[in-house]
Amino acid sequence: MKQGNLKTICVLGLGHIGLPIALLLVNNGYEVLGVDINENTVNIINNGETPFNEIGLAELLGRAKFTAQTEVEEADVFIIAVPTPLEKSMMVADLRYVESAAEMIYPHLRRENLVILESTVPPGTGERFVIPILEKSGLSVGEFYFAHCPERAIPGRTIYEMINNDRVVGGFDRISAELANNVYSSFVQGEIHLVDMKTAEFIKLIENTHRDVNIALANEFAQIAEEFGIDIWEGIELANKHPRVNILRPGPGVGGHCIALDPLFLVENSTKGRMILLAREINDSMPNHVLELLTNIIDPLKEDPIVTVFGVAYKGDTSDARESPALKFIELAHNQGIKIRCYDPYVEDFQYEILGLDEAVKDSDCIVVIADHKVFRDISPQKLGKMMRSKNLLDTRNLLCHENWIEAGFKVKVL
Ligand code: SAJ
Repeated sequence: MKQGNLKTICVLGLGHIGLPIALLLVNNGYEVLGVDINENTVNIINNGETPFNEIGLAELLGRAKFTAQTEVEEADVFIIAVPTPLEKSMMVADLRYVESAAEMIYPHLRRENLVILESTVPPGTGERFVIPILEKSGLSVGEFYFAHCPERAIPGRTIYEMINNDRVVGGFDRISAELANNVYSSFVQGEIHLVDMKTAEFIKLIENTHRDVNIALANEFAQIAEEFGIDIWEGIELANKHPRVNILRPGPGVGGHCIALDPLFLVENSTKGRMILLAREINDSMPNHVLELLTNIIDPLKEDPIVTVFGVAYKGDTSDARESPALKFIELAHNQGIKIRCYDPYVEDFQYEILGLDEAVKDSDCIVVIADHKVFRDISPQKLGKMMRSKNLLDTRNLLCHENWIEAGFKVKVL
């Protein structure tokens, strides 16, 4: 088959990864059909709107001739970009969405089609799990092509990174890898590296595990520094002046749909991974540590306290609150009888009510910064102080300008 024959692409999953990929492909010459099982998502996109915010996404959608629907149709290439959540009882990858995407594809699969799995999966999943479903089409892999091309773009800079990052493409065989390479090279300006499938699956997981373990190390340093009465932020800043040291930032824990899960996918079929699991434990326990710091500031038993959480997103400057450390912190605080009010200028979809700023701080005993939204820096502590019952600030991200808050009469504690 000539590689230039792959002209039509069907992208399954129009979320934070699938939609940008689909739009980049349309804007670079492919005819693309978007498929999502969520009718609401499909309707929003077909009305010319984006279901979530990402820099440059609305512009790409505005320029594209692109429709979405809930059903798969014949295409030359199928890209699976569905979530792989964590199956919490066994702490393993929950492959149900990957499975149903493959089930939707196989009745439409033709000889010489290419199927690309973008979703993050444990090593071996493509070969052991996805290919057998596709082979229900009556075709054997080799008659159709298969590649795993894990996504590496960071939410908040997705489009920039999709274009500029290097990519790793793992092919079932050489031709599969080369065909996938052709698809991505229509818009990727970084280098594309061709490997086998299992290696590509593994590389994706060790990238995120590397970040998780390093965040855990920063969180452990922060707790040791607290015991010694040392300012961790100054410590890290100066340690990072060393040419071979790059310590990450401590914080209230690791949220989102990737970093907190992928280390578990890496070790689920391995006999090793003690450090990786310990790092998970350290990061998962950070909301408990934040609560401990809070209860040194206010006494839940005495004061019937009200606490305001600033930022429930899983990280700064995003509206995404999936697996946010704020949620765990709020639940722990509730168990201690602390009333929580949430303020977040970006998040709309959250388990607890999001209030306006004034309402969230009225009569509050402490503000706890959880997500590091830059806009929080513009808030005037003078104005807030007047509305609060006690002027306390706990900044778990070292985000705010603490001198201003101290000047406004606040007691300030930084993680
Ligand atoms: N965090 C810290 N300290 C830090 C950095 C992050 O506490 O120094 C926290 C964040 O606040 C957040 C969590 O970690 O709660 C994860 O945020 P992140 O910005 O590190 O990563 P994600 O989950 O938004 O995106 C990651 C990226 N992976 C790497 O940087 C290795 C991205 O490139 C991946 O494409 C993405 O996971 C994914 O989809 O796998």
